[in-house]
Amino acid sequence: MTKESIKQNPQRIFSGIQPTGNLHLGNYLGAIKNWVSLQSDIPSIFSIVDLHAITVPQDPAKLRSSIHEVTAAIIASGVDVKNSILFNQSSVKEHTELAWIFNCVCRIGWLNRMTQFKEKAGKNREKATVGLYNYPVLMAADILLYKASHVPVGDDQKQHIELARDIASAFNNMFKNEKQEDFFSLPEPLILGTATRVMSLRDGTKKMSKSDDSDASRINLTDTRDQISNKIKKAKTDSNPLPETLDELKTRPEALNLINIYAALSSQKTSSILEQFSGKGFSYFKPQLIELAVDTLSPISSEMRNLLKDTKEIDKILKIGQEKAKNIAEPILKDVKNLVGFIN
Ligand code: AQP
Repeated sequence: MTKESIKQNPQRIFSGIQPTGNLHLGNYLGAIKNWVSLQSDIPSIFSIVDLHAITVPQDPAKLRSSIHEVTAAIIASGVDVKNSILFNQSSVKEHTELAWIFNCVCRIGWLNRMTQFKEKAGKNREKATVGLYNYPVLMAADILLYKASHVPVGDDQKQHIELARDIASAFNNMFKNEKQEDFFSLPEPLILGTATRVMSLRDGTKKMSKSDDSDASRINLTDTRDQISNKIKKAKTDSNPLPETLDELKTRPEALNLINIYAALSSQKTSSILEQFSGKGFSYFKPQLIELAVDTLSPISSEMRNLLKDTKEIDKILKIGQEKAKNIAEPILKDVKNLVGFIN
């Protein structure tokens, strides 16, 4: 699925981001940058998914400030809240209502296959919350509550979108209207750009993540010029010059990651960047990557700081988003409840 094909048949996108800490370059390149470029071609709904955040323990005061920070980061990155809908998930109660109905559609076997739960629960599986296990069902409700046709996400969320499709199909088979039509069409993942999975700066085989213990593993959207520069300087690499071919690059995960980041930040193809830097060492490449990262992220972090001076204004923006989201969600949930056989 390309941006061009969406332009020809625009429907609606939904995507969310968790307020679980500082947003990082992976969230920006894998999700938000694509939201910004899609929003003028297709009606867009973006959510700060606070209900997902509490699937792991959160400090209430920190959660509240994270919701403000993530909202500010999304707006500072270029999401236009006049034309797109931006709201926090818990303010639209229809998400949890639909999630319950989907709990009674989704099969345990389907959830048992979800790799993200296995990674996040780790060895402490018995102590993980039911919410962490159930997370993909809520995510299916987030998407289908708005009958979204496309979901722009990073590569790590592909399996969850497949589950949303399975839930939609199962619901369609279980509940038919008089005309025997499918109620939901199946949402498509939109995994765009060259940085669909930005990797840790300390380990090119691990995803860059908010919850990594090492702050040096990620570039936060709030990092200063010096922090960005130090993190890229210290990013793990090898001592060989950059190769000529993509096949060779693919055998060097840390080098591939940095080249992909450069390509995504400059909106170019990985192959063109490799052509530009092949034969050069990291001492030549890294300073240029630092310049590009600082030039891209500095305006975002300075606008974020500006927006965060007035959190009441952020609350107002979220409130407007909540109302717009509810206007779409309420009638869809009402139809779902009718199909299920509830009286409402
Ligand atoms: N490393 C990444 N590369 C590309 N895309 C990424 N995304 C996350 N990490 C990367 C995309 O960002 C969007 C929002 O993700 P999220 O914050 O809701 O959850 P996550 O995927 O669990 O992100 P983190 O940073 O790893 O958070 P924690 O540490 O809290 O679990 C999604 O579209 C995701 O694909």
